Amino acid sequence: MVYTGGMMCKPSIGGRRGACPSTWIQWGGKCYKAAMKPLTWSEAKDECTKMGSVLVVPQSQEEADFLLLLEPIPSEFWINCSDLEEGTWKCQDGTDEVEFRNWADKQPDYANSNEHCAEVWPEGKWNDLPCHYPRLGICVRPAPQLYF
Ligand SMILES: [Ca+2]
Repeated sequence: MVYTGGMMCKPSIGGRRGACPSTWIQWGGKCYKAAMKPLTWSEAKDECTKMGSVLVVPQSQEEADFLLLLEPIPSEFWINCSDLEEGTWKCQDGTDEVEFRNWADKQPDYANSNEHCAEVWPEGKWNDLPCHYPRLGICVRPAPQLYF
């Protein structure tokens, strides 16, 4: 293992910088970046939008496993799923609906009738929780097709 300057070298997570902007990690055809501080669900969405990206929705267990290895390591993180509109759970990758669901046992449980946003737990399972809780968000954007 060769260190080329500390934080730039992250072979352990199986990602690569490749065509992604610096500080973004590539996995599959997408670039990912974890927010540096906990935010509410709406703030996390806005933060991703500001960076030209969207709040992530894992679309497989494998993708969730990868996300849980990003730094800063998110013990839990927001995903772009809520039932704030229409009272039914909607998950969106940008504007595309995502059908994949990975709820933990007995979730979503609408605890105290106040849980309308979704997070991923350390094992990759989903939980609903109040939207104003502080959590890290992970942003995602398509990987550029060209190196430049
Ligand atoms: Ca819950």
